Amino acid sequence: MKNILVVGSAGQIGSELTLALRNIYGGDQVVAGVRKTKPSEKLLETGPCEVVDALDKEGLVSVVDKYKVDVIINMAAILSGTGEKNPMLAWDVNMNGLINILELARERKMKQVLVPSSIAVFGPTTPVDNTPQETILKPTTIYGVTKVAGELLGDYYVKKYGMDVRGLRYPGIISHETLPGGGTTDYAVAIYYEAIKNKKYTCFVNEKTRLPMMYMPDCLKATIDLMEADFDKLNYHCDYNVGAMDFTVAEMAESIKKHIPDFEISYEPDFRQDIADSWPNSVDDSAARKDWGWKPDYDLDAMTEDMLKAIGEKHKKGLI
Ligand code: AKB
Repeated sequence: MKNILVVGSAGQIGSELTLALRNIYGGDQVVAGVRKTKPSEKLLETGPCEVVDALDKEGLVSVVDKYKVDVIINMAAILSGTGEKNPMLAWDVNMNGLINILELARERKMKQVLVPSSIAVFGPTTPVDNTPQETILKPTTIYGVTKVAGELLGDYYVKKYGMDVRGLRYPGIISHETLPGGGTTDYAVAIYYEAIKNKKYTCFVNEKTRLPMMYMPDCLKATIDLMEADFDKLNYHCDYNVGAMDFTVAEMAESIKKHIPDFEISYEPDFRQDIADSWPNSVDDSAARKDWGWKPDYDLDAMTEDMLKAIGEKHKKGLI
């Protein structure tokens, strides 16, 4: 039996991961930790929900002790776009929040910590195609700097204290339940909403921008499969590359046009273009495939069909 706390449960990944974990382990076994964002009805109805701030160690301790938490997942982070606007905030939340969680897990001898990383660990000097598992990590964003440090810190806790700390390098995650906030890859979600609402979208990166992406069902599968993998089979700990698909914005628009022929796209690149240009086109995830059987299910067209259907239904109901 596991007692899991998801810190950052109201966010894009946290909101769906909490529900997926409750389906597997039972509602009472998974505490949703939220800070400022109002949790959805689904989160409130399906299990415990507590106000948790990764920067408030005492608050964390009381929730961990109240629910006898022995697995902690840290989904609280300031993403790349917001990070460039406020680097000190990104450092504070991403590093001090993480060290609070790792220390608490060490003090309470927890069974497992999940520390997500990102393709943001890579930078302009990293090989851009099929980026290897082990390669140059010289990011040019503060978010990337904190993610490299987070991977190293997690690995340090594994080696120094014999703890079970794991993490994956998420590509851009695309979903229709909870909007992402402050990331560079947010355009890949916004494009679907705008296609349904207005049949047009102005993208903040140019048409040739190609990035690794993943649909939420694959993101949940990757996260849960890594959590459940046999620790002894892991050749890495906090830094698994996970790929699913990669495409340019122009290719996304073409995929949408198969369903909405009069969809129009235009481009007004802003500061996030430089961030996107510093990240890989695609990643080599053979280590994840070999060590814990990673295999994605969705490609661009399958995801587009699903996204447009789900967002179309929300639109019909007047929810967006
Ligand atoms: C971002 O764009 O900052 C995130 C990420 C790739 O980690 N979605």
